[in-house]
Amino acid sequence: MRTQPPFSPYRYWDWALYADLPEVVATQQQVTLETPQGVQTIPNPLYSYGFHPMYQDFGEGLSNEAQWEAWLSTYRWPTTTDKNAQSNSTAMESDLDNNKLTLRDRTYNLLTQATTYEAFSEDGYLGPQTDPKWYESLESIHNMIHGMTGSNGHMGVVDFAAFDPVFWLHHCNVSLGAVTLRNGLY
Ligand SMILES: [Cu+2]
Repeated sequence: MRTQPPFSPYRYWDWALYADLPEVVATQQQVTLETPQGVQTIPNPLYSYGFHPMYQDFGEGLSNEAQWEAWLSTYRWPTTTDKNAQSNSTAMESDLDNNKLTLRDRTYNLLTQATTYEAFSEDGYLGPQTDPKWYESLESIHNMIHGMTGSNGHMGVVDFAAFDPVFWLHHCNVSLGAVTLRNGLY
């Protein structure tokens, strides 16, 4: 993770530079902190978010509604669809590792080829398909990260993605990292 310039409090995960997530986000389930009440060990707020309580009608209208209501915290690559689910960090980390060069290449192509903001930003923009400037979009790379961190878990589904703390590290990179970098280039 990188720290933004001093005027910004946000941290971001630069998946194009280094796709591996730090341990404190990927695998560490608890953190030990010094608090006004002394040293305490608490659930790691970068690892998952606990619903307390679960929202009524969470997942209503989705075909797998029961799954979203059974899961009392956010999961990445969940092992089951019931309340016994765990995050499979190993699967997530291998997927990120296997795709780290693809992510870097795609981001490089995006920043060097997409010369209009429309082409750069979204995958729904239809330009001439033979022109390299339409080959890649930030939205598409962004979607890939959602799939790689969540799979069938919260990050993989639009309705629930923002509950997972890694969403914010990812989106800060999308907004503050990639967009800012692009604006500096063109
Ligand atoms: Cu997103």
